[in-house]
Formats: sequence, C-alpha cells, structure tokens
Amino acid sequence: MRNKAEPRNTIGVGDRTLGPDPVLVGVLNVTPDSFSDVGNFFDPEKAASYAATMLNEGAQIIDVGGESTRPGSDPVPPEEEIRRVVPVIRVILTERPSAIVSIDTYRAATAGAALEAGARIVNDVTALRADPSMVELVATARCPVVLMHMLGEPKTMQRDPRYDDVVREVRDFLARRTEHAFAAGIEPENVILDPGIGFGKTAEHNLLLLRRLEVLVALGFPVLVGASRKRFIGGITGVEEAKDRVFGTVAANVIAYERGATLFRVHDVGANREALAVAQAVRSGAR
Ligand code: HH2
Repeated sequence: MRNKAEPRNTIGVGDRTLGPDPVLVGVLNVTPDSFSDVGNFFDPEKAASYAATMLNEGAQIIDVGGESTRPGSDPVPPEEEIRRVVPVIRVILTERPSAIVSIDTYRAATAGAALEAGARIVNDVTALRADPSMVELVATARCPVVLMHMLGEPKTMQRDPRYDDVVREVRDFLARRTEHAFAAGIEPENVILDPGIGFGKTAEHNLLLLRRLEVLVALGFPVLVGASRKRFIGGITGVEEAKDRVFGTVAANVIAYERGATLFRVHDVGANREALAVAQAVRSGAR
C-alpha cells in the first residue's frame, strides 16, 4: 500500500498529466439500452460528434462503453461490444487526435481492440476480476486503469445489497485489488480507484461512501466518482428522468471533490465543469 500521508491526485497519460484540478470524464455509451441516454449514440458519427461536444465543454477524457452495466442489464457478446466501440474510438481520434479516450469494459479482448484503436485508459468495473487476461493486458500496455468496486454483478447487484460497514469493505476490496494489480506488474502510478456508486449499493450505501470518501482517498491513489444521473439522486430529489438529474449530480460531485476525488465521470460535462471550477477556486483561493 502507498504512504497514507500522501494521497496522489494526478495521473499521467503519455506525456500529459491530468489533475490535481478536477478531471471531467465524459460518458459516451454506444449502447441501445443505457439507463440515461437510451440509444442516442449507436451511430459512430453521432457518437463522435457528441464526444466533440463534451470535449468542447471541458471533458479531458471520453469514456466509451459498448455494454450497459445498469442494474438488471444483460451482457452483450464480446464481438458485438468490439463492433460497437472500435469504430467510435477511431472516428473520435480522427476528428480530435489529442483527445484521451478510455474504454469502459471488463473484457481483455475489447480493451485490447480499443487500445489498438487509440484508447489510453482502461475502465474496468470489475477491478480486473471478470477476465483473467485483463491484468496482463493492462500491465503490458502500461496504461492507467480504473479499479471499481462492485458487489455482485449488474444483472442482480441491486437485489438487497448488504454490508457490515460499506466504507471499510469497499476500502479493503480496493486495497486488495491494487495489490493484485501490482503483483502482475501494473505500476502504482497507473492505478485509479472508484467506489462504484450504484453498483450493488443502496442509496444509504452510496451516501456513506460519498460522505466518507477520504477513507478511499487515503489509500493513496486518484479517486474517480461516477455518481452522474444515478438512481439515488433521483430518490433524493424526486427527479424521475435520469437526464434531468443534473443539479443533484453536481451537488454529489462538488462534495466528492471536497473529500478528495479527482476524476468525475459525468454525462453533463458543462454543468459539472462550472461547478467544480468554483469549488476549486474556493479551495485554492485563486482564479
Ligand atoms: N458507472 C456506469 C458505467 N461505468 N465506470 C466507472 N468507473 N464508475 C462508474 O460509476 C460507472 C462506470 C454506469 O453508468 P452509465 O454508463 O451512465 O450507464 P450504463 O451502464 O447503463 O451504460
């Protein structure tokens, strides 16, 4: 484990350094069934044009995913996942060669195809558990990897999730997964941790994880938070439509930033960027 006194809040991607200022990660779901943007971005040209909009609004990373992980969702075959994401990554990078793309997948074949197409970061919601080849792929690629906590799997994870102490259990899980990553040769500088908001968690679990996020930050790695438009926000605000949960999302992200998160996976880049810019200015006392 890293020195607990020195949480790290930057991440190197090639010769670029992201953080410590808030890093906006724009969500690009190339799926017909994502919970928040159903079927919008199934066509590569449309997807790339939406990615350009998010980059113009201040996203530093575009997170491309080809399989929905919303509660109750079914997996798609790996060939189909690759068929969805690779053309989109190619078009994004043709139009915006300096964009940083991350691939949201737990399959090594998809991650490998995406890295070959130019993606630079792997976002694995299973923290390298689902596919035994993933850890080696990431170690060899020497790219940043997001290790996320999930209890169970998307199909069933919201059926009565239970913990004795959710914050301690998520922290211990993430610490174990970092050790697994290091053992396979992944460098500590390439590890990003994520509490996995909404993945096998009740609203109370999500709130506790946000409230006590410092406990995860103290592990010493940059922390990514993916609260954007999620159901617990609708539960608090009464906003039914996922796409309308912008204000609640902004509140969750500002709090997460205050508690040490560096990366924010969001659908609404502009709103979150503005709010986090103000939070950052308050913290630093400068514009
Ligand atoms: N949440 C979702 C998907 N991928 N990756 C990380 N690291 N953290 C998250 O919280 C996270 C994630 C689910 O949100 P979304 O992509 O909007 O929906 P769907 O899975 O239905 O496509």
